[in-house]
Amino acid sequence: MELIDSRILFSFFKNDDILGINKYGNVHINDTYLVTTISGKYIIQKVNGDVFNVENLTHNYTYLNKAAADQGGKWLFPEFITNEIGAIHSIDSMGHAWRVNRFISDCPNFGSSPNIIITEQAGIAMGRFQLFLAELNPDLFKDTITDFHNPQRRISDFDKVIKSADSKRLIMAKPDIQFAIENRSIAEQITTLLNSNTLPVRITHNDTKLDNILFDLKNDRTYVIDLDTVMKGSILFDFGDMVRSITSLAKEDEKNLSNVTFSLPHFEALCKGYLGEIKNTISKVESDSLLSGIQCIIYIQGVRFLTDHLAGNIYYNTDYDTHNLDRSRTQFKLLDEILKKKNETAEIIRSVL
Ligand code: ADP
Ligand code: GN1
Ligand code: MG
Repeated sequence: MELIDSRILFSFFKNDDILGINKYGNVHINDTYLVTTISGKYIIQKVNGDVFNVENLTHNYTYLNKAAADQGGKWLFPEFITNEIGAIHSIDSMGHAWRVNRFISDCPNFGSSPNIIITEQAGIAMGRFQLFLAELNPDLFKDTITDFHNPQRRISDFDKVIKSADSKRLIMAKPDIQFAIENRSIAEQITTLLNSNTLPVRITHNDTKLDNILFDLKNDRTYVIDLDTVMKGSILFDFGDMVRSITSLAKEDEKNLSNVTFSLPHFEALCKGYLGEIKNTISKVESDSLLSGIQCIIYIQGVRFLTDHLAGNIYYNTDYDTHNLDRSRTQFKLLDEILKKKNETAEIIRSVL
């Protein structure tokens, strides 16, 4: 029980007896715990305040929770339980924000896709979530992370770290740094598109990796989780991040790079699922740029992991010293595979839209 300040627990579970608290999930960013009480199970999370603007996060969550409740129907994400004063977050004595949502039991999430059915369902889940977001007023959302998917910011962080990194880390990552430099135009192209103001203003999830979907396999239902980054964004990156996390079939930190390949059948199933749901709302500029979006988000993810490796692992949780380097290598390998299959990829997108 001492894992969490008792005042925080009391603020959410006042009249409920707590039976147990355990660390939960394989997480990169927030601290997550499963709380078992007499009335049921809940997920409680300590927000990483170094990463998120907590005030804006609270603002967005309050709006999302209300919008879903107002629809009265099926929740597409686990409902947030407010605290004793009706707020999403309770703040502890150290200034950390905590929040609670309903635990969805017996619904696994996946680090890599186990089969084509899950792939298509994942696409449908994110597509439906996107349709839900499309009904909301974009101006009511605030940025929880500044420049989160701004490619220029990621490149500039990378350029800075190269100048200050430890020489051993630089030597270890020499071919990876080379790859990042050689493929920089992928990020530059998208920057031109983003700056052209031709993409629709949308609220998007912005962290659509497969791991952020829970699958209720018995009831054929899905839940989208990890809504911390729901804010203004582009479906190019939401779609791209699904492709990134689903089509390689290997884990994000797979060491054996020959296992990291680009599966066209999974890509097709994902397109059917995700693009099938949203195709009536997608603009011409968006559909013409889907391929560039995929390449950009994978490139940027590789650069982000590499930057963190060079910085000495200060952002992502890691299990060992070269964990971020391994993660960045899987991204660059997948990107390389996708670049080789550009024509087939474009043809599948065309056939689904
Ligand atoms: P992070 O931002 O650190 O990835 P997430 O919100 O994705 O945090 O939660 C971490 C893990 O906790 C998820 O991958 C999932 O396994 C589990 N999880 C989170 N919320 C729920 C929930 N409501 N029900 C069941 N499991 C959950
Ligand atoms: C982080 O929070 P989580 O684990 O779902 C990261 C994403 C990365 C992802 C890579 C806020 O996602 O941007 O794509 O790791 N989230 C944040 O696995 O930085
Ligand atoms: Mg997550």
